[in-house]
Amino acid sequence: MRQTNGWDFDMADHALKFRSIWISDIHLGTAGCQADYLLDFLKNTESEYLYLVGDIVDGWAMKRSWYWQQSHNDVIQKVLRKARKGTHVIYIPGNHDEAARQFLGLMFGDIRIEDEVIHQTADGRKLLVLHGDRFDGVVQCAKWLAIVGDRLYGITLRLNYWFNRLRARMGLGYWSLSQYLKHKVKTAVNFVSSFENAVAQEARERGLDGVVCGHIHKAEMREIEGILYCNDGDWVESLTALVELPTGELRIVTWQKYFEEQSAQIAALAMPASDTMGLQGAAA
Ligand SMILES: [Mn+2]
Repeated sequence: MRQTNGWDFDMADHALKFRSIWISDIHLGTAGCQADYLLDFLKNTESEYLYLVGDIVDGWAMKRSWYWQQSHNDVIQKVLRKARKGTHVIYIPGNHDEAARQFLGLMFGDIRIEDEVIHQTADGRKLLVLHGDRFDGVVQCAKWLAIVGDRLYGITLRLNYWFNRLRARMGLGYWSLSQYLKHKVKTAVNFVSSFENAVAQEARERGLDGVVCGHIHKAEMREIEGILYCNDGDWVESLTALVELPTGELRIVTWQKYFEEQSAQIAALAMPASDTMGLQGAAA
């Protein structure tokens, strides 16, 4: 795909063109970061505006242990190149890359660093763009429970059975572990909706039409009492971005799904037509 004469075919016509793209929670510097998928996304898309909505590099994780791959460099190079070629790249640091917050209001190469910005869509709506961690104080909870809660629940029920057999043997009364965790999970689910409400409320108070954030790793686009709440998801598990079409319409793109669809299409093209196969089968 790449030629040596300096021409970059990434910008060829096959790229999906958007007015704006929002991505966040990439967590470069961790093993969980799906840099290859992100690289593929960045190669196959272009936009006038590219918003990096926080937790791009995971400084916390890198303090614990150093994990850096070539693909992580490639992501950064790719973003820098887009900025050089005229994409307006705005970087809004999150809590995991809070070190970058000391550079708010400055330019880093062609990239502008801001704490929050207001984006105006092609159809005139004003959206507040921020990472979202500042609402953690308002909304207290164990977030991880929301993510692992479902999977854990089945295990918990079985664990609960053995746990209480042990308690009974020790002469202790029944204590429902599953009940306890269920309560915790419910709190976690409440956390997500409280977070969404708090962020939407912020946009409402400022008289804006909507908000775009990240932070909770849960892509979403819905109206909350007249305010458009958008969360661009993450590149650790869901592989999602929020995009604005030239008309101003917003959409959530799940890149893994797109990637799989493309592969399926290519595979289908490479395969002989099924009716021919059927005829051959019938003749045999
Ligand atoms: Mn965050």
